Amino acid sequence: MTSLLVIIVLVLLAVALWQLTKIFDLTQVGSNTDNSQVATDNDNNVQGYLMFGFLSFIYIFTIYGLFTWGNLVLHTPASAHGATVDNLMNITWILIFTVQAITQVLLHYFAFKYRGKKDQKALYFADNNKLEAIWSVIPAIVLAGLILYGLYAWTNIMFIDEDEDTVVIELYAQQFKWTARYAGADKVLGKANVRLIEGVNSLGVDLSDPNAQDDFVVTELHIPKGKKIHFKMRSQDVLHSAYMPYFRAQMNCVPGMVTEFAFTPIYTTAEYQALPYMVEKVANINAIRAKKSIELVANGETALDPYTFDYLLLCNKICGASHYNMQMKIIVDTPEEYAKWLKDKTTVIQEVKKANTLAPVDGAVGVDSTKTMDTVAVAKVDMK
Ligand SMILES: [Cu+2]
Repeated sequence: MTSLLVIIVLVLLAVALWQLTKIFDLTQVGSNTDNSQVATDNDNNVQGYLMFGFLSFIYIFTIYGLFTWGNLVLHTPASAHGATVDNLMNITWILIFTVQAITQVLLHYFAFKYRGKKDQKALYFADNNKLEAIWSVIPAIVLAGLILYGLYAWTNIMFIDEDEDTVVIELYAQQFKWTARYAGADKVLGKANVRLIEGVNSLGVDLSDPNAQDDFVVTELHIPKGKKIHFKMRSQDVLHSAYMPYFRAQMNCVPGMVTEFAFTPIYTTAEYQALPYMVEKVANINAIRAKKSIELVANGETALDPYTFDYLLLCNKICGASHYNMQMKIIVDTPEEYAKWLKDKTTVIQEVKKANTLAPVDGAVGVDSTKTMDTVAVAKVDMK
């Protein structure tokens, strides 16, 4: 309500000012001020110099922005291919900045140089082939180079050697959460279909598929350092995008198809938390939080928790109302920690059995081949 009143008052003030200037104009009738709508030399000079004013403004603001917010961009990449992505990005920035610096100076300088002058007529010429060739060929060569380098980097990053020993993980996106399914010891994900979603089998895993026998589902992603992680993405409902900024990885999750991305983490969570730049960043965030907490406590509210850095999997497609909160924690372990974490994971089949309180599961599924076949039989019963 208050803001509406403020807006009304501002509008009325503007109308009053406009009327005042009209009255002021009327009182000038008969004096020799120039009321002509045609620009004079003086007007043109003012506009010409304002061009330089605007030019300085964009440069000063760019430099100011670089110094003030330049430290907020992503720092050290945490994946093996990350440096290639950063390199491509930096080359693109340098090119954009150079071209922008040159063209903006020329644009504003010529606007000043050829500003209107009394009795001066503009020269008309239809075309200049040499000039057009220069400004077409140079950008074409530069852009072709940039695109070729980009394509080369992209194919290198996206290449997955089928024979390579990888950790296969499915990232399942839905409004508004992520779930991860590990392929287990056989390194092959069992088939899944949205029509098979039922009860605890929230990803619609085909329980009768032999490859699904050792698949297990988690809501916190653990990956080992130094090993290639092969992600296969699916979506249940709308377009989502799996975004892991510190690993320089992003891939759309499209309903009805499986998309892929693979990368090798090169810092464990603990190692990344200990990087000097990250220590400083976390200290800064916590200083801001501590300050805010004093304010909150004074108002009788609870203080903020201190922040610790963690890798996150975020959704980078606006997929609905709670899109902003669609995230999953990623923990990069040392290979030993990872092996320890892998132990005693409950498989999807075990979960389903437990939920159905059918025959109790004896021993780990998928380790012993006879037991696997039993489970397949039970799973088939479950499906009916
Ligand atoms: Cu989403």
